[in-house]
Formats: sequence, structure tokens, C-alpha cells
Amino acid sequence: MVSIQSKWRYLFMFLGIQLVVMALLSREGYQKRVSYFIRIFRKPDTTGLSSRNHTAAGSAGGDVYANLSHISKTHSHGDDMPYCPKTSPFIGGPIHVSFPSRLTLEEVQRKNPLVVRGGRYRPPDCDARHKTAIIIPHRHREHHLKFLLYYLHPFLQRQQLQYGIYVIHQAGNYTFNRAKLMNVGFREAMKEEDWDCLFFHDVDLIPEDDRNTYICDSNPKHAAIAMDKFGYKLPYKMYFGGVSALTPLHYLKMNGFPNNYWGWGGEDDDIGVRVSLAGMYITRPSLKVGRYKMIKHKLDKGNDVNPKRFNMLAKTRQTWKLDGMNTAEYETISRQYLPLYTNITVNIGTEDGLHPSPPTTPAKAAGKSAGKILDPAKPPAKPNEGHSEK
Ligand code: UDH
Ligand code: NGS
Repeated sequence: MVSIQSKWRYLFMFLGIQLVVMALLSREGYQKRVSYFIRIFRKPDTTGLSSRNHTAAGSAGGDVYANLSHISKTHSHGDDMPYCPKTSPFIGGPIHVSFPSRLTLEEVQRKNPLVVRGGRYRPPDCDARHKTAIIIPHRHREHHLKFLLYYLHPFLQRQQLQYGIYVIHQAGNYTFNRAKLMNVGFREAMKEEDWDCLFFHDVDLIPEDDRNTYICDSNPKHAAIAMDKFGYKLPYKMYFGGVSALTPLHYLKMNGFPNNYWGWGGEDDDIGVRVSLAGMYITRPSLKVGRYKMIKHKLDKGNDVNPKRFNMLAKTRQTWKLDGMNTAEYETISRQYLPLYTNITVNIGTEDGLHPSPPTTPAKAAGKSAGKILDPAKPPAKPNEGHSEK
């Protein structure tokens, strides 16, 4: 006969064992071991694009590199190449975006064997219908750039575009000027190729759906309509920040972008206002497609909030024709054709001009004439093929 006392003992023992099991199950290490075994028994993904997750917004998404190796296998360069299809067969929808800490530029290069010097690509087996230049304003964001390149190259190849990636690097430590760097990027990219579309692209925004095609519309396009940091919604109706796309004609019609927004904020709103002042309107992809993940960061050193931005914005109607592409002054310091992008380093001066302090010697002054748009940007005699990890 079991006494009442020992019944209680058994009951406590049973509850104790249950508590220990529950504690074990909730430990992260245990969960990892369980998911490891689940992965072993799950079939490996060999189906490429067809296995990509096409479910609605919020899904995990597919591998941006899935099926891309098939492109190189069908290599058939020649004069009689057919046009690429209107809709690329490589488009797969949502893309999984994460930021593995061990990624290197060499790995990005290895995964993109068809990208050539300067970050250029054209589909090997068909004639691209669109030629797009990506312009990235940049300073001290090498870590973000590496991730953007990792995602952007395969993303653009999935869309069967002819493309080139230009990183416009602001030299020196003076306050950052995003919009002026875009003006530089436009001018420098157009010198090299007759691009039919330019994508002005923040370095920290990763597209999450390859149906967000990097081609231009009949009006300026704001591509980054749905960012994770805004809950995948447009923060306000006139927002034009992050990623936008204009044809050279759109760009020149609105006299490019303002040159005088030094520091954070307002320049994207000014550009948005220019669009309508020039008689155009903003188009956007759908919220489902124009999705971006932002690499989290704080406000940069050298890019303080611009206290003058509201006053300047109030005057865009009076200033847009006087300040823009027609007045952009800069000096190209270097142009490097790197394996994954063209790096253009520029002196854009300060609010007081290109050379605020007088040059030290007359010889130096003669060497650097401060005219409009300087430097015909000839490719360097010995292009630096290494990466600039400053
Ligand atoms: N950028 C650089 N280096 C800098 C500053 C800006 O490369 O030092 C470029 C980069 O491409 C970046 C873009 O300019 O993606 C826009 O700058 P940002 O990322 O600082 O601007 P954003 O509005 O984020 O995306 C600001 C975060 C905190 C703002 C808080 C203001 N109240
Ligand atoms: C507006 C800024 C824009 C900026 C946007 C999003 O207020 O330049 O916020 O900012 N306009 C002005 O300041 C006039 S964000 O949340 O990305 O930091 O792009």
C-alpha cells in the first residue's frame, strides 16, 4: 500500500521533472539543436526560383542568388542576340535579407562572376531592354556598401538589366551633402554611357522584392515606398527619400537636385517639390513590391541636422532654376574602376565654394581651376583593381 505521504512525494517529483523539462525546452541552445535536426531531415532546396517564397508581404522571401548560376551556363554572346524578354524569367518576388557579419567583398565578387570592371554588367544571352546606372552617395559607410553590393548585383541581374554601379564618395570631413553628390553622380555616369535611367540610391537600403524593377517610368519614380523603419508604409505623401529613379530628361527638366543642402534633412523634399514645379509627378511601385530593409545606424558624424532646411524648402519655387545641375561645381579627385563598382571621389567644397581658403602657392592655384563641372574624368592610366576598404 502506498501511503498518502509517499503519494505527495511522487506528485512533487513529477512536477519537478516537468519544470526541469520546460526550462530545458525554453533554452535557446536547445531550440537550436532541435531546428538543426529538423533541417537535416528537410529536403535541400534544389528547385531555385520555383521554390522561392511568393507569399504576401512579411514572408521570409527567397535567396537573391537562387538560379543565377543558370545565366552563365546559357552564355551565347553574338551580334544577333535577341532582346531580353519583357518580363525576366528570373524574377522571383520577395527576397530574404539578412546581414551576416562575416561577409567580405571578395565573397561578393566570387558570387558575381559576370560583373566586370567598374561594377558593370550586361546579360550574356540577350540584349538588355534597359540601361540603368545606380548612383550611391557615400562617405564612411563601407560596411553598408558591402551589403548593398551583395544584394544589388544579383537583384539587377535577375531583372536582366544592363547596369553600372557608381559610388560617389565625398572627400574630406566637411558636412555631408547628399543631393550635391547625386548631381556629381549624374554628370559622371552620363559621361561614360548613354544610360536611360538613373537610380539614386541610399547605401543603407536593401530592396526586398525583385519585382521592384530598376527601370524608369514616364515620370520620376520614388521606389522606396515601403521601408521597414516606417512600418512598410509611406511616412508622408510627398516623401521622395531613399531610392528614386529618373531618366536624364526628367533630371534635366527639373535642373537636377539642389546643391546647397548641407547636413541631414530636407533635400529629398526639395527634390520632390522640383518634380512638380517642373510639371511632372511622382510615380511609385505598389506597397507590396517597393519594400526595403534599412541597415540600422545612427546619424553620422559630419551630417548634423540642417537647421536651415525648412527656410530653404519654403523657397524652392524661387531657387530651383538658379541652383541645381546648372551650377554644380566640383572637382574629381579620383576615379577607380573597382571589380564591383566605380568609385568616384570628389571635392564638393563647402557652403563658401570649392576653395574657401585661398590656395597656398600660385602653382597649386593654376593646377586646379575652379570652373563649373571640372575634370573630363578620363579613366586612370593604371586603374586600381583592389577594393577601397578605407
Ligand atoms: N551618407 C553617407 N555618409 C554619411 C551620411 C550619409 O554615405 O556620413 C549617405 C548614405 O548613402 C546614406 C544617405 O547618405 O544612406 C542618407 O543619409 P542617412 O542614412 O544618414 O539618412 P537617413 O535619413 O537616416 O536615411 C538618418 C538616421 C537618423 C536621422 C535622425 C534625424 N532626426
Ligand atoms: C523628413 C525630412 C526628410 C527625411 C524624412 C525621413 O522630416 O528629409 O523626414 O527621415 N524632411 C525635413 O526635415 C524637412 S528619416 O526618418 O529617414 O530619418 O528624409
